[in-house]
Amino acid sequence: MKVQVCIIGGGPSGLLLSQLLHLQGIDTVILEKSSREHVLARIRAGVLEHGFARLMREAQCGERMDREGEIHNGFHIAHDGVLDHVDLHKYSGGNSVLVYGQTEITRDLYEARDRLGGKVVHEAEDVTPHDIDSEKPFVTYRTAGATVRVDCDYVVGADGFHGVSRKSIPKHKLTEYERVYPFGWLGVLSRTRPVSSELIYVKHERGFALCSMRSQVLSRYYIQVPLTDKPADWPDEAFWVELKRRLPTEVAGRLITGPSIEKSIAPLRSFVAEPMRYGRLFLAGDAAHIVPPTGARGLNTAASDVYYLYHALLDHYKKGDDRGLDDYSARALARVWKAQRFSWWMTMLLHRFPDRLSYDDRLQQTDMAYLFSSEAALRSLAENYVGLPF
Ligand code: RFL
Ligand code: PHB
Repeated sequence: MKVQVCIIGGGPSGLLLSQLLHLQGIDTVILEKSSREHVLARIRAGVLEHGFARLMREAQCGERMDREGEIHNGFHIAHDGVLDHVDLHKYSGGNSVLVYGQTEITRDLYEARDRLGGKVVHEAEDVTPHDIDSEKPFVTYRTAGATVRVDCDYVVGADGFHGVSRKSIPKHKLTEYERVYPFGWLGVLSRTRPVSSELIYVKHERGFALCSMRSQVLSRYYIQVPLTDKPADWPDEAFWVELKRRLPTEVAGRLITGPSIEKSIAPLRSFVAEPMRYGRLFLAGDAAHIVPPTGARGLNTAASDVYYLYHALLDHYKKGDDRGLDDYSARALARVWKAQRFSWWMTMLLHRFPDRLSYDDRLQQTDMAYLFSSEAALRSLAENYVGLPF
């Protein structure tokens, strides 16, 4: 098989890039190691920036998102017995975020790829990039016992944190920056009415909690748990009891509980690999960087990578201009690091660290007190949460 761009990974990054390039007449193939059902069973992001939404519309995939997604003009932070409000609209100069699940985004992108006859290979085994530092890279994969070779101009590694692309770059060519947090998030999806019309982030002495949603009939809740916990340690009843203990009494009183339809634990990690390019391989999304979900930045940062890479590839193919490709890593990383900083800050503000000093507790309380006493601090939070420009 011969294509212009071979994309490894059929998550939102790979699908969105492939769809945008296809609409410009640039030929791609997506090699995804899992089945479509498996990819669509993952419950991940819920909060989208308008920059991401614009890109979905440009990819002709925005119709259902615009119909079913909910605009959120603010969110709450519960702490020290009070429920404070962050008015995103007011403090970001009229901006907001969109609540629409990553599962739905991915479904819409798959449908669009099918509509245009896009090439998506599922259950591609042993996907391996070759000769990425040459003019003629290629990728091989196995399917039904046979090995298939894909010749291409460029390879895009959009295969997430555990993918093969980043690992195929020689170790001495990459610098990796990492912080692993000593806890995870236990998430529960339930077919119940959300407890609040806006998200509630909770800082509590028993640990962080978050009340989120996917729609008016589908709720998503999280609690901070030790890394040693497994979902099986948390029967539904135990989860709801613990969540209620962390919520302000008035909120806990109106929480509607129900059977979980998904329950999983995500470890929290900050990670960046630099640079995001090696030869003819470009990394995008979680393949190059990870944030803890506290600031709702992961998918949104993947979208800015896709935006820069899409325009760089367009300039290459339409104008013979390679400046975008040459600048891709530096441009993407400038925004990536700002998302890292913000996600780290939100995580430090809201979680209970097992090994903290009493000094750290006082700093955390002071950070919160400062936030709700300073318009400048609220502006900074709002500006980052709705998404920095790209
Ligand atoms: P993905 O989604 O991991 O997709 C990568 C795809 O590559 C495939 N793959 C391979 N394919 C071929 N060969 C291989 N060797 C392969 N190895 C892997 C995988 O099967 C997969 O299909 O990466 P992508 O596309 O870069 O998308 C990134 C986002 O998924 C991620 O950043 C977000 O989910 C992060 N995130 C959030 N981001 C937001 O912007 N807003 C949020 O509100 C938000 N909430 C969250 C989140 C992530 C969470 N978890 C579970 C980590 C909440 C949670 C709990
Ligand atoms: C979610 O709804 O899954 C969600 C929302 C906001 C976050 C993280 C996750 O910061």
